[in-house]
Amino acid sequence: MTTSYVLFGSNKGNKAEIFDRACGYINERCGMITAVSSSYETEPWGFDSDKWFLNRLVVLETSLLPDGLMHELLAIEKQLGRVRGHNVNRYVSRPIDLDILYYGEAVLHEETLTLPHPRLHLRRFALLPMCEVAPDFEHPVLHRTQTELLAECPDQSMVKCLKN
Ligand code: PH2
Ligand code: MG
Ligand code: MG
Repeated sequence: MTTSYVLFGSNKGNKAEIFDRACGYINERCGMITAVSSSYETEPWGFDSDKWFLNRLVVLETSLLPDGLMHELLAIEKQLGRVRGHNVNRYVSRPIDLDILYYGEAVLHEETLTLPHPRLHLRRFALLPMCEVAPDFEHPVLHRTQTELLAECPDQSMVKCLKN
């Protein structure tokens, strides 16, 4: 079993309901969710949109390998209405995005999957929930804890914690 951290993002549709359905599918098909962060209302990062995001992080104990886990997460995104277009070089609004931030201490550079997530340390919407669930977890490449990554993060976009 490996501990993986999976970030949910949505800025389209009934975000909370989509997240709850995603949790159900993940528990059925990917392993066991052992912790869930608060929900965060977050400003779009890296593109202009008036549609803010809901972000939430889950801790997943999984026996799937990284590729197998990513494959299932992409299938769940599709099942929840995500349509991937031709805009490979820019961000677009979506009902659900499921990103593996970390898979244990794994470091991977594949065409379809990079671990840890290559931009997580640049994004407050990823670091704030990580700090909530695993503040002392060390980034296997940057060798910084989540708390240290947040303190050093240049991102100034708005991230609002919604109290559960
Ligand atoms: N995901 C992106 C790009 N920008 N911004 C916010 N606030 N939240 C996201 O989940 C997000 C984003 C690419 O997947
Ligand atoms: Mg993403
Ligand atoms: Mg993604």
